Amino acid sequence: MGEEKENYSKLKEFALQWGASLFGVCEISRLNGEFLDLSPQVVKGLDKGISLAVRLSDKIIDGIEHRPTKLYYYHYRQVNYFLDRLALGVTQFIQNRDRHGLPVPSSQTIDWEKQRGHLSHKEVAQQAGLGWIGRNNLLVNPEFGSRIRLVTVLTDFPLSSDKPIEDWCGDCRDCLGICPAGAIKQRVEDFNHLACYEKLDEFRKVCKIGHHICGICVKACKGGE
Ligand code: B12
Repeated sequence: MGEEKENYSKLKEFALQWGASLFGVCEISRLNGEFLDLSPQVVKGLDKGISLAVRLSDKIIDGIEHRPTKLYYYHYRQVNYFLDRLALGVTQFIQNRDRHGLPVPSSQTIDWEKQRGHLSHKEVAQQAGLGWIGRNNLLVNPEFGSRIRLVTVLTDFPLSSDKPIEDWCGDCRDCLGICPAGAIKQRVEDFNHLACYEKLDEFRKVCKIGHHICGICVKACKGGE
């Protein structure tokens, strides 16, 4: 086995043991989205993106009816902490082998006006073969649907790369019509980001929760069962 493949399988095994549900690697050169708050000097040479996903609790997601629950809010925060720790663990694994790892925060907004994070975890996950960007504008994995959260580690560790999945939502329209903001359309390109944000802002105030969350489109998408 070549060095890249051997590193890939050892790191994947490590991440799964730590609690990752999905693991994949992509070439950074394949990304269209730009990086924010990451200086070119810092990311220079980090040519691979490791995408990690953690499954959400089905019971908690199933409990969401018309608005986010307090249980979902708590779960959302814990899964974010868990993802950040997982990304840190992967970074330690890499640094212990004299290479670099940069864990990108799981859920941090850097530019509130444009509503952007450091990079798009969804795009990295899509390129790393974890799933596709569905009609609901979320990363859809064939097994878990959108009931996952994501994190990315940028690295120069020699790793083989995955390929994107050649599949899409097809005729499934489980997410159409359920969005309380009416943001989900037939085509993902028409997703109404502003309507989604305004509804999440309303939930934040009405439900007295400190984050912009909802969970209804996450619940609707169970993948290709
Ligand atoms: C800011 C933010 C928001 C903003 C919206 C920002 C926006 N306009 O996208 C608000 C607060 C409204 C929001 C809402 C939600 N969010 Co949010 N959010 C983020 C955050 C922190 C940054 C996103 C960002 O930078 N967007 C900027 C744009 C440019 O990037 P993008 O939307 O990801 O789009 C790229 C790809 O989708 C791709 N693309 C777009 N269309 C297509 C089509 C095809 C065919 C292909 C191949 C690619 C492609 O190109 C784009 C550019 O690179 C990310 C974490 C992160 N760093 O990624 C979480 C994140 C996207 N959110 C997430 C979630 C779950 C939600 C909510 C469900 C709320 C909740 N938790 O209950 C809703 C989702 C609504 C929906 N259906 O989209 C998850 C998504 C997980 C998943 N399974 O996909 C993320 C990844 C957090 C995480 N760590 O898991 N969010």
